[in-house]
Amino acid sequence: ALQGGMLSPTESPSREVKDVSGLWSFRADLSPERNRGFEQEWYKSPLAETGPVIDMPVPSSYNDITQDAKIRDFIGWVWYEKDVWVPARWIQDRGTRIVLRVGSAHYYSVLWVNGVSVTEHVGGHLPFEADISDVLRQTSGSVCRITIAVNNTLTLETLPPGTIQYMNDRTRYPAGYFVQNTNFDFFNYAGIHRSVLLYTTPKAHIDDITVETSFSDNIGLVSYNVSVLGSSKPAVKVTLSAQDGRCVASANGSRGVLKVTDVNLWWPYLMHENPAYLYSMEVQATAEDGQTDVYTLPVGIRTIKVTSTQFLINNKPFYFHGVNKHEDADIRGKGFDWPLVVKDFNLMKWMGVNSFRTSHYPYAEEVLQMADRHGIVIIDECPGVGIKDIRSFGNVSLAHHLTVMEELVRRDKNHPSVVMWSVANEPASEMQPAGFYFKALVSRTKSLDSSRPVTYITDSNYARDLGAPYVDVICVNSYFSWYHDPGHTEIIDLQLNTQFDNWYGKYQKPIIQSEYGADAVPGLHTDPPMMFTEEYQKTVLQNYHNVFDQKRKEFVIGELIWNFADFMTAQTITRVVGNKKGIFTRQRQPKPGAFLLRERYWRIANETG
Ligand code: BDP
Repeated sequence: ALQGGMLSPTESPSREVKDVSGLWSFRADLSPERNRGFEQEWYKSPLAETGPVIDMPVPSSYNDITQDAKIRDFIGWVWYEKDVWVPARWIQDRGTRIVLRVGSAHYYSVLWVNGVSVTEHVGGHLPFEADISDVLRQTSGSVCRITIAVNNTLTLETLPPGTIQYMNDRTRYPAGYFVQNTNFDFFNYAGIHRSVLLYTTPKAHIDDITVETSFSDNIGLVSYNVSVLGSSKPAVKVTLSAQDGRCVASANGSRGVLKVTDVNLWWPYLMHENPAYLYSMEVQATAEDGQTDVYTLPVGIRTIKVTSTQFLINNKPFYFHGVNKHEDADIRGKGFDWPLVVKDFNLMKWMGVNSFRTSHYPYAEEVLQMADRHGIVIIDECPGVGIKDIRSFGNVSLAHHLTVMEELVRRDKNHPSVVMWSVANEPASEMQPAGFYFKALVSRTKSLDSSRPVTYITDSNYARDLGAPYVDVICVNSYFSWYHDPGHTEIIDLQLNTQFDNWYGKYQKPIIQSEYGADAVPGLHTDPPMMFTEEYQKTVLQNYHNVFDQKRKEFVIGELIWNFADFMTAQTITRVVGNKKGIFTRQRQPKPGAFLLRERYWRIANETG
């Protein structure tokens, strides 16, 4: 069970943050059983004393950093270590709580401080943390040796699931040979993917804040709930300020409703001349001993509603014209990188993208914060990709999936940019247990957050999909003239029309084309177009767009191209150094498809505006 909140660490008069990312020592456990590190207790002494170490940047995937294919393709435990200095005043002031937080590490992590185990975490895309105040005060002085062991093995019960296959034919494979199989194509990058932080709070501290917003006429309503730990009777004060610093509402008490007159709503950009308006909510909690903890949360006031044909933001129809992304780039893999994040936002705004899906896992919090500030709308997806094996619909898998949704909602619930949860991508939703599984998942997600619609992305047959009855919006992926009828773009019109009419006819729910696209190897050209050329990608897009334009007047509420940029995949015979369905290359240079979408998205924005 989850305990406590997951507020994004920020500084305030009562809180300090120390980023301990940078160069760490690293070793992959290459022993046949992959278990030498635990047997020899590598966490007990400096890592360099138990064997050779190499430099490893954090945050980054480790896979593409070295010239060693064994490290690129490594499956099992890797060990990271760094010595950091903790300010003496943190240690001396017993009223200071010191927390160690990892933004994400893929997939399973164990954390030690000065040789003492402080926490473990299952799941590769969400933050975890540990209160290390006592450990630091009990162990040596101010030096703090952080050791993190990370294992990227995927099993039927992880999210995403995978299987380890042992190759037992001794005439073809050496003893102990195994491979990692998955049901998704992106490369299973691993390591510490987001920042590692030390931060402080007072002992009695604000543990979590939840806001839900609405409005009526020109009055904005912010209902808030603050939980404080370490004090039985904290005095809580909440102040909401406008962008010019003016206080617009305040209240006392750990829960309540703030009323904002002449409210500035949070609007997606392109939809309003003053988009992405963020208030700032300062929460102060004062404990019995007089110590005050301060936390400031950006708050966007907006509403979301879904009808049988529309997606409404602030009661106005919203059409998703956007992209699917990946956290993926040269060298750093899935490691967080500010230049990449800012470049991607600039490209999205250049193109007139008003929305994206965090395919196929939760992205870094900094990405959501950017989207809040820029007015770009997000479908927030959990790592439930590739649930294809019937054994991954079992109780253990479902329990973990529910936990991941809890962690995701807990982290992302306050972002105005997040307008819908996606609980999975392309599961085998026609398998018998899928009905129970998705009913449970969707209803749990709704009980965690009643303010947002819930969906999952399907590529199964409309007549046999067992989860669709439970979602608010139908999200469909299809690859006509690519995986089906390769080369035949002339069939798109008929097949896509049929797809939409079938789904709408059965469910009367609005539909998003959540993926469509074609690979284009940059520099390959033919006319008439052939698969894998830039011209073919463009033709597929145009054929899809013709149908979208007919259906968007009815019940189609969005289109998300697969994919924003080329990305790395496992090596297979269908991938030429990665998936090339990007409209940008992996280096973020446009293919012709990007110019086509740019024209289209700006035209739609001007029409729907
Ligand atoms: C879809 C998946 C996506 C893949 C894409 C493709 O949802 O993750 O990358 O196909 O094959 O089925 O390009």
